[in-house]
Amino acid sequence: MFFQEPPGRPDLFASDEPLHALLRQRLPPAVLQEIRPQYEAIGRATTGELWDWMIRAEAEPPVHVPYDAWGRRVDEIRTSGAWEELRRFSARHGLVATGYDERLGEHRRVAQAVLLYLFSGTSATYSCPLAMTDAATRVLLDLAPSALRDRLVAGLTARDPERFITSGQWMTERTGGSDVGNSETIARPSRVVGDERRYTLHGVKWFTSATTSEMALTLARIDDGGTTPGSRGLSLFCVEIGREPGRGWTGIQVNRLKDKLGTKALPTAELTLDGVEATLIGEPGRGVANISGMLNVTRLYNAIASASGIRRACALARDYATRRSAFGARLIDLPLHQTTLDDMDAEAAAVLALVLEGAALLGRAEAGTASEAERRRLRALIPIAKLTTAKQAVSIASEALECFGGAGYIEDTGVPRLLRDAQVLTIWEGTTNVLSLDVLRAEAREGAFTALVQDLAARAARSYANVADADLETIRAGVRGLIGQVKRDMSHGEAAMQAGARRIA
Ligand code: MFK
Ligand code: FAD
Repeated sequence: MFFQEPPGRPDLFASDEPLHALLRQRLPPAVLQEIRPQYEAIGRATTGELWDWMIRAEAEPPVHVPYDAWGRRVDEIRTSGAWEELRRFSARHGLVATGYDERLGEHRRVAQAVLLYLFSGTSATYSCPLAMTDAATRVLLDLAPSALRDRLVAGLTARDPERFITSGQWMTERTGGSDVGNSETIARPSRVVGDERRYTLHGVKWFTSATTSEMALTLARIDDGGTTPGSRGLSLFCVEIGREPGRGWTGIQVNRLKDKLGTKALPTAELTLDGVEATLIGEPGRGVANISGMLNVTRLYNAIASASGIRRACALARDYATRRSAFGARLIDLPLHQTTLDDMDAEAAAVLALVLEGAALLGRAEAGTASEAERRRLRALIPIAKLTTAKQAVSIASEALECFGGAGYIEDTGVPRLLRDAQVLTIWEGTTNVLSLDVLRAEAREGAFTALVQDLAARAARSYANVADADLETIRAGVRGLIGQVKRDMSHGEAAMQAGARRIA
C-alpha cells in the first residue's frame, strides 16, 4: 500500500545559507558570536515546540465569552495555552527587548530582525502582538509623559515572561482604516494625575488585534466644547486596560471577535470604548503624526513576517520535493521543478536582504548614527519594503501550495495556512495603494524616494565595478528615468500623481 509522505520539519536557521552570508556582512563578529546561540535555539524550536504550539494555537482559536452563566457581562477572551507559550517564548528570547538593547548600538535592529525572521513564520502570527508591542515602546519612549513611560516600558521590553506585557494598536474604525482622519471616537477631559492628562474615550474600534494585551495606543478627537474635523483633530492616547475577573473590562465592551480568512490564533475584536480612561500622549491634534512613529516599526515587522513566511514556504516545498516522486524521479531531481524551487529560494534571499537593509537603517536612525541621506532613505524604504514583500509573500505562498500538488489545497496538511496567513500582510499596516501614496508624499516632503534610488544607483555602480561603462550608463539612465517619472507624475497634478504611485513604488 502506498502512502504519501508529509514534509519534514526543516531547521529554519541551520538550513538558511543566504541568512548566514547576510549575517556575516551585517553584524560585527563579536555581536554575531554573542547572539548566534539564540538564532540556533530558535532554529531548533522551529522543528519542535514552536511548530507544535503553532498547530495547537490554530486548532484552539480564541473564543469570546460575553456573559457568565448568571447574565453578568464578563467579556472573557479565552486563548489557547499554546498562544500563552508563544508569549512566554517571545519574552525569554528577547524578541522585543533586543530592539532596545543599548549594548548592541546601531546593530540592535538587525540582530532583532533575524530573531523575528526565524520566529514569525512558525508563530501562528504571534509576531502581530510583538509588532504592536515594539511600536508602542518606541512611541512611549519618544513621546509619553515620564510617569506613563516608566510604568509601562519595562514590561513591554521585559525578558522575564512573568513581567512581559503586550500592546495593541487601535486605529481602524468603521468609517475607514486607510483614511483614519474620519475617526469618530471622542475624548472628554477627565482629570490630571501628575504629568498625565487623562481623558475618557467614547466610540467604536472596528479592528483590534491582540485584544488580550494589557494596553493599547489609540486615536480620538478631543471634545472640549467642540471638535476639530479630519486627521488634524485626532490625538494619541494610551489605554491601560483594566479587567476584573467576572466583571468585564473597565469602560470597554468586546462586541465580538472577527471571523477571519487566516491568522486564526490571533484574537481580533470589535470594541466599544464606553468611557475607558486614557492618557494623552504628545500634543493634542498631533495624533496621526505621532502614531506614525509606530508605523515605521510595525511596517518593518510586516516585511519581516513576509520574509519569514516566504522562507518557511520555500523550505517546506523543498523538503517535500525530496520525498515525493513523479515520472520515475524525486521531484527535486526533475529539472523544471528544481528551477521552480531555485527561483523561489532566490526571491526569498532577496526579500531577506531588503528587510535587513530596512532593519539596519532603522537601527542607525534609533542609535543616532544615521546620516541625513540614510534617514530619508529609511522613510521611503519602509513603505516600499512592506508593500513589495507582502505581495511576494502571497505569490510565493501560492507557488508553494502548488509545489504540494493537491495536498497543498487540503486543510489538514497545514499547507493552506501559508496562503491564508500571507494574504493579511498586504492589507493591515497600510494597503499597497495607501503605502504607494505614502512613498509619493515622502518624496514630495523630503526627497525620500530620490535618496533611495540614488543610493541604489551608487550601489549598482560599486557592485558592477567590472562591467562595461555602457552597462553602467544603462543603470544610471534607468535610475534617472525613475526619478524623472516621479517628477513628471508630480508635475501633472494630483490625479496623475496618485494614479502612477503604485507603479513607481
Ligand atoms: C505580522 C507583523 C505585522 C503586524 C501587524 C500588526 C497588526 C495590524 C494592525 C493594524 O493594521 S493597525 C492599523 C494600521 N493603519 C494604517 O497603517 C493606516 C493606513 N493609512 C495611512 O497610513 C494614511 O496614509 C494616513 C492615516 C497616515 C493618512 O492620514 P492623513 O490624515 O491623510 O495624514 P497626512 O496628512 O498624510 O499625515 C499626517 C502627519 O503624519 C504628517 O505630519 P505633519 O502633520 O507633521 O505634516 C505626516 O508627515 C505624518 N505621517 C503620515 N504617514 C507617515 C508620517 N510620518 C512618518 N511616516 C509615515 N509613514
Ligand atoms: P479601506 O480603507 O476602505 O480600503 C479599501 C480599498 O481602497 C483598499 O484596496 C485600499 O487600498 C483602497 N484605497 C483606500 N484609499 C485609497 C486611496 N487614497 N487611493 C487608492 N486606493 C485607496 N487595524 C487596527 O487599527 N488595529 C488592529 O489591530 C488591526 N488588526 C487587523 C487585523 C486583521 C486580520 C485585519 C484584516 C485588519 C486589521 N486592522 C487593524 C485593520 C487594517 O489596518 C485595515 O483593514 C486597513 O488599514 C484597511 O482599511 P479598511 O479596511 O478600512 O479599508
